[in-house]
Amino acid sequence: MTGTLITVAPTGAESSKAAVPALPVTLDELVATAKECEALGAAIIHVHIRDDDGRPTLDQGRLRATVAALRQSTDLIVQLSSGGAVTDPEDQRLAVLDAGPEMASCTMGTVNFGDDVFLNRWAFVVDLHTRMQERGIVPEYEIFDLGQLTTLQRLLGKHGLPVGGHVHVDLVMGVPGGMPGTAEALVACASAIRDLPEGTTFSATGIGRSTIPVMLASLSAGGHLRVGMEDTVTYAKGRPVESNMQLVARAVGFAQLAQRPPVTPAEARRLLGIPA
Ligand code: KMH
Ligand code: ZN
Repeated sequence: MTGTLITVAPTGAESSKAAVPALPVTLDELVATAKECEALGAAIIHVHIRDDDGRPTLDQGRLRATVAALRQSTDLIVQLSSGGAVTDPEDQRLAVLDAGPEMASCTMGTVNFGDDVFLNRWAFVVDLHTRMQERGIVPEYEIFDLGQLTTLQRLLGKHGLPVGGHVHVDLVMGVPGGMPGTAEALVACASAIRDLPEGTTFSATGIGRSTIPVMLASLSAGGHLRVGMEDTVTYAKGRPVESNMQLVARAVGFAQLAQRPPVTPAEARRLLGIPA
């Protein structure tokens, strides 16, 4: 059992600044959040960016500026979202890789996403995976439903391991349309992960009120944690999240209680097979 890899997902593509004023949407806000979350114990930042009006964008110039600013100001592993918003076209989602992050997300299938559909055709998934292999970008395989772990097994069987040879998945639980954010669902995923290559690691995040059950289940099953305002905007009943730092601090507290303290970004790079 290792320490705990903590990922912060500070912004996402779903909440608006008007509805969630504490959401970091400008580059300055993102960098300030990143520095504070790193100081608390985060090792990875999962990044979605916004335009001047606070709307989700995959603008290439902004993506590059964001990667550069986060690299300059922190040692965090910068993981760009290739998922974007449900409305983003495939070509722009593939072009996210051109911004040269160390990591990028790679979702393992199509899933209903509230009233929308998060589309991830097999051919698109293969394209993302193989382009990441070619460019030396380490994927985080995003899993919204149990069967997507079987899709990942098929992907690795047909197209080979990611760069570095280590497989890391993130269970995104409790999306309306995906698997529930429960201990039972997490244990089912943890069992299926045993069929993936030796040493595969996983983190988990529970959307909304499933954040705490998922966090506790993941820690007890040997998993890692993702937290942040992409997934959770209510800290407790009737209490909006004040900042991403509040969520990271809570995750660090749980990890310490589990006697699996947060790993540093350098330790996380070793764990995930990312070159220093
Ligand atoms: N915003 C969701 C539609 C990812 O970042 O790779 C997709 C998502 C997954 O957040
Ligand atoms: Zn995301």
